[in-house]
Amino acid sequence: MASALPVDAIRTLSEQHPKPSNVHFQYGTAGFRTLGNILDSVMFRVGVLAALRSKRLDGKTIGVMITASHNPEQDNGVKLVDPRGEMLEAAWEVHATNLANAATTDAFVDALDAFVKTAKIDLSKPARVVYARDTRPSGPALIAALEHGFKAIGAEARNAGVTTTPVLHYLVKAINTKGTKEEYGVDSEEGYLQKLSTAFKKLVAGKPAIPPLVIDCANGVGAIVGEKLGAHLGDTLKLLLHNTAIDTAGALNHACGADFVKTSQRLPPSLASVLQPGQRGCSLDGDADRLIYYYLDDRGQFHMLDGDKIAALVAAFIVELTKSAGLEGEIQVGIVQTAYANGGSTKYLAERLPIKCVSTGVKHLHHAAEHYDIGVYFEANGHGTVLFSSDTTNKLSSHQPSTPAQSTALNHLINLTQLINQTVGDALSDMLLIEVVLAHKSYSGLEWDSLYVDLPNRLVKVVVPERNIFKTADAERRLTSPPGLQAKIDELVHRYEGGRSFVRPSGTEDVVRVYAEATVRSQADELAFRVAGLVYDEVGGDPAKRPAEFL
Ligand code: 16G
Ligand code: MG
Repeated sequence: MASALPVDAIRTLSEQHPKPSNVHFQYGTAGFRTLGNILDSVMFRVGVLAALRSKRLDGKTIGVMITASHNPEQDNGVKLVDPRGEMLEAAWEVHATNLANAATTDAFVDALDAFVKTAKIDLSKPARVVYARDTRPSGPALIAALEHGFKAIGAEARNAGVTTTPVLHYLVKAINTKGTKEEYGVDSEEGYLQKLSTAFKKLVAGKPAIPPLVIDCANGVGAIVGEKLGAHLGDTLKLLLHNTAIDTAGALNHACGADFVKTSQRLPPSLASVLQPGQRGCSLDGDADRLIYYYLDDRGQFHMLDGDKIAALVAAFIVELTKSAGLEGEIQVGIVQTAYANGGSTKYLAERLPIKCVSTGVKHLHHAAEHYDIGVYFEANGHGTVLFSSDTTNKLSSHQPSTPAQSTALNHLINLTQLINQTVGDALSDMLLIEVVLAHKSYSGLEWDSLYVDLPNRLVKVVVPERNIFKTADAERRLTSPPGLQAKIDELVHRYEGGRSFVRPSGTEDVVRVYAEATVRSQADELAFRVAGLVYDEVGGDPAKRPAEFL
């Protein structure tokens, strides 16, 4: 190796960011995520790690995002973004966890040394990173710790300021493809907004005026980027931004945002006097990478259009366009879902398209979607996007349409590749995509909702002492451990019409999640609670404290 670790600089700065002794950190599905005020040492070390990742990949730019998404305001977190804008390679999650848990500066330096050797990192390579944060109050201090990490190892670091998670992913890809034939776009937030809004305007040109859209920004960073996007869109689509109180303590994700809507299956109370019957509304989460739509019917009844409904709407539209462009049989559109996808949506989609079920977490969905020519992936919680393979992109640019109608459809498809953030799920990009489809189909929320009927469902969490004893198989649809529990669940499920239920350990909280659905609302609830009861008893929960609804 041409050069060595700058051990002195690392030591000196590391001493300013000691690891709290009583905490174990874990790089999970969403990176490191916990209370913001205990993350200082993690940030410093992630700064060093990001630089090493860049060196390992020959100086490609690595992204670092400081956010805790839809979690409460006191939480924060950090995740790394690989050069093509995708999640950090899974093998490095373990290295991140190891480095974060080294007890002292000495232990950290030793762990780094060992890691550099085993991972064969050439330290003479440049290290380049780009980083951003959301609006959380703990953000600035954590950024300072991260910057110390960059400084310690001598990384070339670019601060992208306060922006959404999907913008950071976009930036990483844009920077790494600059000047190549895969150039993804201008590498700035402004470049991102230009790219999306230009494609959107082309896609809705000639369509009837689109009525304004109500957006719940979760009092997070989506409010900032949403406002800039609104300025770019002008009259093409008026964005009515609500829950934009980014400076009000405690407001972030509180009784608003995509996660609130999806979990409580109701309208944020703050929109009660805002959203009119028939009007379209949507909620972003705290870092604007999840999106849930909804509307009120004539009777003022709330209807939710979640990630499954988004997948159905978007996939059907793309299939139609490929047919109209004369590319039927040449480009295969496929769907990726998780076990949380509503049974109604799985049935609807499976009758029309190839479909795959994978484990929870964006990295699993994203990778599975890459196997299709056009892969549509959405989690029910509203995180998802559409991926066009490079073969498909080439096919679209070289295809010779034989009629004007084919040419129009082909152009729409090409513009969609520009509109969609293909690096990761992006609430703002997905929102524009949905607006395009609704405009093309002349759909209101009601018509979109009628594509299929959701089965009533219920999500329950059970607090357990040790969630890792729960092990799953078959894309998390079955438990393999603790032994015997799955058989008991099966026995219960059979007694419910249209019953389905599964149990999995959360990747982000110390709980086990129970999902159940059935043909009738009361049955879905009862099944969920009874399965939760089985889990509770299995882990030796105190019978005296057993929640009453766990029957
Ligand atoms: C994280 C995942 C999300 C998943 C959720 C499940 C990413 C970027 N995010 O937020 O995809 O749905 O975790 O949480 O992968 P759970 O494991 O606690 O149920
Ligand atoms: Mg999020």
